[in-house]
Amino acid sequence: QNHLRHVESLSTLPSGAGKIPHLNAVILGEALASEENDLVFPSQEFSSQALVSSPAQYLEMYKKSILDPSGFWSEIASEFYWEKKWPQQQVYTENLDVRKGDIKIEWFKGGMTNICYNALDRNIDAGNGDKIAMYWEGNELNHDGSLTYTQLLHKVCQLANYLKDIGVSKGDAVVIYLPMLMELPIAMLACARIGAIHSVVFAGFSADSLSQRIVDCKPKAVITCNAVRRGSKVIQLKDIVDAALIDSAKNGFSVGVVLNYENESAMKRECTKWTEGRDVWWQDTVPKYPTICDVVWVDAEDPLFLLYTSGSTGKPKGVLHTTGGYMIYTATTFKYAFDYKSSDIYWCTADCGWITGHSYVTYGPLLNGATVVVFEGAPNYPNASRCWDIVDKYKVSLFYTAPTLVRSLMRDGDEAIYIVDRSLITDILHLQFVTRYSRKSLRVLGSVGEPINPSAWRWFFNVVGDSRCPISDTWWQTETGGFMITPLPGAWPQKPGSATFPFFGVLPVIVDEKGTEIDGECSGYLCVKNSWPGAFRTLYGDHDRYETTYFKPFPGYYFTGDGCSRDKDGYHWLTGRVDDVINVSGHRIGTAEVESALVSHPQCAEAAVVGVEHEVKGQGIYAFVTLVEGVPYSEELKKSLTLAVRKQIGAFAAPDKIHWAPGLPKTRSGKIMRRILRKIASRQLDELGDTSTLADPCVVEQLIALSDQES
Ligand code: 6R9
Repeated sequence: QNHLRHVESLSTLPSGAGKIPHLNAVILGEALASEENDLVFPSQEFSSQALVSSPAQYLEMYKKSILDPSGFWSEIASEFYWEKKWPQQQVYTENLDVRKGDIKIEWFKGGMTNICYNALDRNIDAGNGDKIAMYWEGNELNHDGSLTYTQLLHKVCQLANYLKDIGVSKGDAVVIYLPMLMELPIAMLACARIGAIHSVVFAGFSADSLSQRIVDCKPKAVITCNAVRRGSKVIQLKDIVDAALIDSAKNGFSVGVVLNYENESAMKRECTKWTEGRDVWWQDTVPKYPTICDVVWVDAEDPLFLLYTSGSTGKPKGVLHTTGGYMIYTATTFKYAFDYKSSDIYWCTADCGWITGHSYVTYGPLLNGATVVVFEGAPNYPNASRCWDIVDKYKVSLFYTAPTLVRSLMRDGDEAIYIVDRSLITDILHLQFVTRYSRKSLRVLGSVGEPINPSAWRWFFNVVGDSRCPISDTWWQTETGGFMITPLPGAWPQKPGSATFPFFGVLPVIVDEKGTEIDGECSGYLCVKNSWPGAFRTLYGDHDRYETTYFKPFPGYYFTGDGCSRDKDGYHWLTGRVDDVINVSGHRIGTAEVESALVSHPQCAEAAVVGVEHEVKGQGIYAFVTLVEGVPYSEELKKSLTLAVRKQIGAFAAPDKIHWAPGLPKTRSGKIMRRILRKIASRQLDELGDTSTLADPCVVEQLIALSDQES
């Protein structure tokens, strides 16, 4: 019972705003959310149709999920197809306490299933074969397509048969390096169908990063396409793969097959560089295979995929998710956090190269039999109204995106240009980016990737959703597989900027530096006390690092790396990373990775990277760079340092600012004092704090003087 205290406060929340005179509250659809409103209530109309319609209903379900996890999750898992059921007496095994031995998390072990079967065949068998599984919207306007569940299954089976034919079997890795074509989720599902482990690498990563991942997971094949158009740019992906494979061969691993999708609208095949014997055109080969492919049944604990993510050291971590628990968890979180109904049209703007695209473009929605919009392009191309054009075109009802996009569209304005012809006063040409679109189909909005600042929340709520749609601000991580702290849109009032309460089965705790749980209104480190089905099971090939990074900092808990505070009503407010990871436009970037890319430049002696507040991206990358003795500062050199980062990681990790540093502030033991660098980067010069422990306090003055000169 003690475990439940952090949600209990929900029961004291009133169920209707009208009844509480001391609160400044609004009800969905009735007024704009303003700075004075600290609570936004679901309307009666919304709640009455919602899957979870009141705090009381949530509390009852939540209590059950915590007090009887086996019963709670077994009941849900039974709605899916299992070739063989898991042993009833042992639904899960967990040890999250390093003091008690190896960390171990297993759910439904011994049960045999297949996630592709559950996402496709099961929905088709239920009569949804002709339902649209995916709408595809290309980069260019009017370039689109769609697949029904049956058509999608056929495409997945053809690819699965091809993969089998080239020798990919259960447990083999396949690297997927594709943009947001339908072929990306198709490739993921095809791997899953035959028990192969997919490892999607975001197609914005450089050849060096791709090679590093290839060498780590040693795939049987790489699936890519020749080129992609993003906005007005063409990016030749196959060239990047070629370079990565030359590099990986040097590091002792050669890939036998590269399957290339010809993305004709971006590049003709005649222009594509080709390696005979290794490269294969998708369109020439895959469609020749049968559209039926037997499922390979796998144990619930067999790996489903690897996804590399940034940590506090230079080497990316291969987060490993297994099949059964991940399946149940992504399906259930999707259903409840978006209050999913079978008539919904769902669009998530994330790329499948990140976890959001795994759990909430591909698996979660398809497991629910949903219709998903897959968008290839850039959300502000050809202009800032593209998203709302897509919303109206497909009648999107659930729209899930990142705060960085909300902020950038907010900056472009909802009412961008008014051209007033003064001779005809009444003739006003409105070119409003948002408001000229209907958006009537929207029902629930979602946010992910970083904390959403209240002003962006309000703009999203008031302007995009016409103050009619609740916002699910979903807090979770690559490691967690699915939502951990999230609103259930019909159940309780929202507070702009708060991810609210834990999802079923999740026990978040806030601990102090000593690892002691703190209660009531408090701030500290966010940990989780129990396992949940979607949790990652290890870091690929490095269980030690898994334990050290996540379970040793606060013994007995999974440590998230995030700071969090809880307010008097029990709402959770995520405050950002507390480790050396920065969050740029919702992308996790390890400062160490950027530093190591900078230092690889022959003229760079040392580098220290910190995150700095950025109006649109949330955080920007600010790099302090010390040059090799005698090398003069120049703009050219800044460019070439930036290029080194683009080359080693990818364009998205390029520093926003390079600050020349004759020296870096270090302690006497040689540790860089990032706290001071953060203050200098954000120009909070009167908050530098105690600099007396520095080996050479003059360094700080030099740094400030240099930044003054530059600005
Ligand atoms: C899903 C995803 C995880 C980190 C996480 C946290 C931040 C994600 C958030 C959020 C506040 C939210 N984060 N969602 N912070 N509110 N709703 O983004 O996974 O790429 O692994 O990043 O992102 O800092 O620790 P991932």
